[in-house]
Amino acid sequence: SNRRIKRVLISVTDKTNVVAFARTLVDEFGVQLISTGGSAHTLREAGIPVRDVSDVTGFPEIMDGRVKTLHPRIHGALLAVDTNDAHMQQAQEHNIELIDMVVVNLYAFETYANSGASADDCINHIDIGGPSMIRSAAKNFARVAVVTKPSSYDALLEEMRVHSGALTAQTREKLARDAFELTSSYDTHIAQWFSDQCACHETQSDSETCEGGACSIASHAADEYSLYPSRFEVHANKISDLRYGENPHQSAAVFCLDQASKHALVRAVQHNGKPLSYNNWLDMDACYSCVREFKRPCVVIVKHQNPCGCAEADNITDAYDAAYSCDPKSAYGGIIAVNRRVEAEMVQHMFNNHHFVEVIVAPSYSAEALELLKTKQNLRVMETGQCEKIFGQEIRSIDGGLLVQDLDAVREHPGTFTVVTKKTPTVEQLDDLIFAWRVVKSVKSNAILVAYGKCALGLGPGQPNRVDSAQLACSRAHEACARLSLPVDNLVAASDAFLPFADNIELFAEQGIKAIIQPGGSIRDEECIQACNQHGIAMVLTGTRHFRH
Ligand code: 93A
Repeated sequence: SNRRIKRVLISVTDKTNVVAFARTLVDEFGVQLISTGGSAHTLREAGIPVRDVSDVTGFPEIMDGRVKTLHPRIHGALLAVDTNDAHMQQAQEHNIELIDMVVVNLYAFETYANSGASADDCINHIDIGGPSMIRSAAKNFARVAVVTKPSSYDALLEEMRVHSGALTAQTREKLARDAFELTSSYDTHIAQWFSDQCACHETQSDSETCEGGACSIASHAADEYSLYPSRFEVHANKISDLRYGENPHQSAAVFCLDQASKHALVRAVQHNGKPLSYNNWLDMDACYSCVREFKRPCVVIVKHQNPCGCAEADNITDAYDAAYSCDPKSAYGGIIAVNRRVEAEMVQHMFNNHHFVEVIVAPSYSAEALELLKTKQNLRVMETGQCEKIFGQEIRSIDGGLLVQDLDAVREHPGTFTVVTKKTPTVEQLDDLIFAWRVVKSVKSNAILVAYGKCALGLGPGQPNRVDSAQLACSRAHEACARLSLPVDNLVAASDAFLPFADNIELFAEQGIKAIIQPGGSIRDEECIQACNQHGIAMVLTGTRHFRH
């Protein structure tokens, strides 16, 4: 049923529009406000009457604010079910005054984690009280509204105007869903940060794999995963038949695994274009799994399972331009994946290039971008809702059987990579090396990738010997450099597995490669290091291999 909002708790780190929202709650709807330290201060400064949380709890905010709302007078006020007599009686006994709405957004943990802040700083910005309130309120959505996005303030006020100061049950339920999505992704980011820290500590303290700081292939904790059960069952529902398989004489269908997450590629929503083909699905998977490796805006273009363009930049339009410029010829008829909301500007650039694309996949699209994309009748437009690095298993078939393995989603920490040459990569080279290392794992092995300026300039995929892959990557990179008037003397190269002989280094030296990243672990590592030293090349070993067969 509709619930009139009488008492609201406001505790926000992002104070965008909170003053206007609070003022309307008080002036128009006669709401009583309760608030935490900084938020109360902001509201009071704007002349809005507000009660301190400490006044409600009868307990001061302590331990640098670590404990401010973690109190039964707050959580009881959120969790009490008002149709339950015992709850209401206990509320009365303990002086708990029910709260009808919480307006909470969280300490900006991700911002700290991504900005290279100290571990202490990151940990201090793990919000405990905020998610607790959000979860309490969301659990009790039958009575309580939980508001986590400043962008929803206006629409909520509008609804309250229509419903005499109340929100509908449907709205409260939707808010609760948004709330759990927020706390779940918040915790995922924290877990990711811990894994990154752990990966760093583990490799550093592993005396068997690290000698004098140089790592050979680190066995990435096989015991971290239990062995697969002796019986493997796959439960999946058919999404649709496909027109045909890889070729017209093969019939095919696509299924969704029962455990597929909401944002799994297989569940992507199609907004436009013809039905996806078997090859579209495969290439889209290759493309999207590559773009998911990146935190900054990134665009990947895939053809026949291999990236033929990939770049990271400050915004997706620049990333698209760079990715496309790597190899426009191959990009024609390709599949594009983007790790951010697609904006009209990027689409306009695609159109200006007359870039024919089979499929575009992204977490979301602006209305304007979608409208533009829909002007191309055949272009398949796929929306996943969220783009995050995924962990889990992959299943492939062999004659009469299945192969199951963990996804190649090991968490690598660049802090554990080791420079083994006299020459150390410059900061820019190191950035490019890390970029190239992230992309090369999505290239079919043997894979060599040449990069410059966070852009994959030359790819050498899938050759049965590594020198041919290297040759291919270098010659493509040189073509790209000529086309884009880029210098050819500051390129970096990544190799998905160890360089077995120094012949690759000789070739790299001839082709203007100044820094190399590779796993290391060959019995001839020393020869390769010496060759690098002779040619003044910097080489970084990662300790992890990324074959992709
Ligand atoms: O340090 S906390 O984990 N402990 C708490 O009890 C608590 N209560 C609210 N963080 C807590 N909060 C968070 O404080 C909220 O999630 C919000 O992001 C922030 C607002 O603080 P202030 O109003 O002092 O700016």
